[in-house]
Amino acid sequence: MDRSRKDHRAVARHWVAAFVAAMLATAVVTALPARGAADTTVGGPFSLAAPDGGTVTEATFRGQWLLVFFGYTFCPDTCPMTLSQIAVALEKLGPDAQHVQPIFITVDPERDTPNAMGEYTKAIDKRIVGLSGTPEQTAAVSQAYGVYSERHRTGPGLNDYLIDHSTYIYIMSPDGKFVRGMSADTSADAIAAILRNLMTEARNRD
Ligand SMILES: [Cu+2]
Repeated sequence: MDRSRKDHRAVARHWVAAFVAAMLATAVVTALPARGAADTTVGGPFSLAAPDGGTVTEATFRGQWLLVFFGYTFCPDTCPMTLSQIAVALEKLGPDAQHVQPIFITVDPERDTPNAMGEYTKAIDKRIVGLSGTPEQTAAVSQAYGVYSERHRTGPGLNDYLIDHSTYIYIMSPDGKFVRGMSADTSADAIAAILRNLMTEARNRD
């Protein structure tokens, strides 16, 4: 691990800690975003690398409500902010959070090794699982979810680049079906409320 990555991590961790504290202290009321089109095909089978090096597929998470978010650990803003909101939403859900599995999938597999993803998500919330894979594997899952990403050079060095990426949070049902998307700026309160409603609806159906 080079020094710039360490510095970056330290800054991200500090920022995230401050953000989570602020969010927990503030009740933010936000209108719930509209439900996504029901016939949209999003998701599907995937194979990715877990932080421990093991293989993870969509079947690994069956039975859990999934929050699927794509990004990368060098992201200066949207990714740490969104993952922090998800962490706060888990707090707000209390015991219901045990039925929710957030996963963070990299769009930058060259820099985001499985271990780097694990360290990054652990620093924000241990319940968030960071996933990497080969460039082919991450490209395939990005495509399955309709995720856009594009590199932009920021300097002459090999690692001098940022990645523009789409920032939808996807909710998948316990049987693996796409339920709805949320924009990345959805508040923690709204994320928690949406999940709580979905769980209540599902319980009432059973
Ligand atoms: Cu990002």
